[in-house]
Amino acid sequence: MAEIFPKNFLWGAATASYQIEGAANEDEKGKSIWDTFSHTPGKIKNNENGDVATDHYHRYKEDISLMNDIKLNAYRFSIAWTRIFPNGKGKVNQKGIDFYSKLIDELLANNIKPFITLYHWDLPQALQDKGGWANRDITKIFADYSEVIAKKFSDRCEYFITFNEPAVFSIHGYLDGYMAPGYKDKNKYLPTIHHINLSHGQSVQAIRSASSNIKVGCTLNMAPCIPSSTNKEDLEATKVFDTYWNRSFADPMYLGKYPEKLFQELNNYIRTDDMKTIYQNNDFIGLNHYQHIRVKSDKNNLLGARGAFNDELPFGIEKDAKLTLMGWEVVPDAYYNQIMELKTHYGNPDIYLTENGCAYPDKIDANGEVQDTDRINYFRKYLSAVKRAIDNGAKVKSYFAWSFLDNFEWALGYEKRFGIVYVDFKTLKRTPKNSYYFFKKLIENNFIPN
Ligand code: IFM
Repeated sequence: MAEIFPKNFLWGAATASYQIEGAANEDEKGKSIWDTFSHTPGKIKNNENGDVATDHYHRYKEDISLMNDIKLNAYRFSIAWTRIFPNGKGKVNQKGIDFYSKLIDELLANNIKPFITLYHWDLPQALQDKGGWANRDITKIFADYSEVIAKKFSDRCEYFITFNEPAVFSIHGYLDGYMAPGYKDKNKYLPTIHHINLSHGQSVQAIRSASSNIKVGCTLNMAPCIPSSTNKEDLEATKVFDTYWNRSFADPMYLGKYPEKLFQELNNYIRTDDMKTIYQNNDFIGLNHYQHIRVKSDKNNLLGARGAFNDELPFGIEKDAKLTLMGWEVVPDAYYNQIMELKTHYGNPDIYLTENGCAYPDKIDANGEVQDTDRINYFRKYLSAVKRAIDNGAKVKSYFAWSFLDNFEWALGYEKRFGIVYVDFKTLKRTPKNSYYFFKKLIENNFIPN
């Protein structure tokens, strides 16, 4: 059988602390903005929260053993900042370090490379109370946290990711209020963009000062933006949205400059040498991608433009279009185009595909199986797009399925199942879906199974 993916390709799955760990109040963990937000009535579908989630905090050994059974060789997880520094800074909480240390040892014992994400949205509430990402002081605090993690774990972990999807948590957290901390305030959103960029730069410096033996980059959620109609307003809105969604972090971090229009807007917050600090010659770019984004002009949005929210029909498409349970279109060509755009526009970097996947209304059938054929078809198509990009010169090094386990999908609670392993949220029992076995075959043969 022909080998179609490169020899040392990393096959992994990704998760995030708040979405899976549970143990919300254990071992001196502090409160994060997601603890606050999810306990605020009306913010989350069915008022659900991540207090227990999949209970991975106590079941990580079982989960890693399931990863090993299909020979995943990489696992991307995030560290809950509040387990390490319950109030965001100060004295290190040894119990938090111990948890991640045990997790990493267990991964290595199972021949799985850990990929650490430092920030996947669960900011310590104590730091939010001081302004969160809108307050410039956070850049130093994030660098200090990064350094602690690098010092503790770089002996065993090679890969560090500073942020997960800064565009998502800044737009939805500070501009439209859909996610924690729930602000709708452009005066908070604009400095937030710059401080995240600056935090990335300072974090990379701190990580590299702790160890020379690591690879570090940022994970960006990027997607081709397409207008929802041919109206002049929608065409203009699409350009605006593309700038904020796709370029406000990729350009400064990977090209050393902001797009011109954004630069004008951020001018008040940019100080001498900031741009140099942000541009750190990263080792790789992490790409999370799910679909293209249809954009429309929207005067009620603070940008005057918006893409459809999750669970909302994408603008300009037929009501009966075939969508995933998130309301997302299946467009593998958009994945191909996005990867090639990174290759051509950002200097042909090493690309780690750090998330891709889909939610469907999975059920356990009478034989105790989960026949998630739609998900398998999705993976087949999207992996073919990856392969095509590799054949056309993109330096893609990994593919991480989102997600390993069904989990807490932020404002949408537990209904949207993304896992290749099904979780019964009452009993917490894990049941591998058919897509899990699809990955087993894929990894065994290095070939997309029929
Ligand atoms: O669940 C999220 C994840 O936390 C970040 N990327 C997209 C996923 C699906 O919405």
